[in-house]
Parts: sequence; C-alpha cells; structure tokens
Amino acid sequence: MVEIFNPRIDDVPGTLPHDSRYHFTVTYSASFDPAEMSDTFREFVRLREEDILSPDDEIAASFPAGNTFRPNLLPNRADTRPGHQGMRVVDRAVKFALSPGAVNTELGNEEIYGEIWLRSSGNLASTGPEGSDSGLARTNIGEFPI
Ligand SMILES: [Ca+2]
Ligand SMILES: [Ca+2]
Repeated sequence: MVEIFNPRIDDVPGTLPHDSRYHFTVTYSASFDPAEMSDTFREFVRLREEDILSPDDEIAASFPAGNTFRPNLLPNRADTRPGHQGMRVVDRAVKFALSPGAVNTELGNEEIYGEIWLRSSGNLASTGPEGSDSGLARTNIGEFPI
C-alpha cells in the first residue's frame, strides 16, 4: 500500500516581481508496492492555516489541488529505507499561487501547512482523505510573514 513520507512545505513565501501572488510548494515522496506501479493515482493536496482557538482555515481549497499520474511513467527509485525492500519511490511537488486575500487570514504571520493524500483509480468513490490509499499526511507548519 502506498505510503507518503517526507511531506514538506517550503518556508520561503514569496512574491515574484510583477506578481503579487504568494507562491507555495508542497513536496513529498510516495513509496509504492510493485503491484501499484502501473495503477493510476490521483493526488490531493490542500493548504490549511493553523489556528489555536478555532478550526484550522482551509486556504483557497474548495477543492484540493493535485494531478493524476501513473508511478511507472514517472522517474522512480528504489526505496532504501529499512523495511521497504522492493518498493519504489516517486518524488512529487505541487505548487500554489494564491492572492494575498486568500492567504492572509489573520493579523501577523500565517501558520500554513499542507495536507496530502492519494487515491488509486479504483478508489475514487470519495475525494476525501478518509478511506484513501495513502491516508492523510501533513507537512511541517511553515511560518509565513504575510
Ligand atoms: Ca493562525
Ligand atoms: Ca497575516
């Protein structure tokens, strides 16, 4: 069963010259069983903002971002972690470019993190993380001065 590891959100927010949007990149690695390599997977990635006193905000995520891919059609490598012999790893990155209004949810810094999950082609009855093939993975919380 596919496993997500090393989920990260970049901690450099940034606006680019002539582009007032904030750019975020969520990266992760996914380790697949050999039998899963030729299946088609849908990846789901959404950004959230951590709040102490209320439920964490969904950031511009009425529907999660992400793409559809077949692991064996992407660059992949052996999983060299102990206990993962035979599994293959694909490295993924999902980028967001969001307006200041979408990401500035409070005074002061924004504590933004990513949530990631994968569903195989035969498991798309729902788009939520519950019942997904990978389960829900969370990145670190980035501290963004927005
Ligand atoms: Ca917050
Ligand atoms: Ca703010």
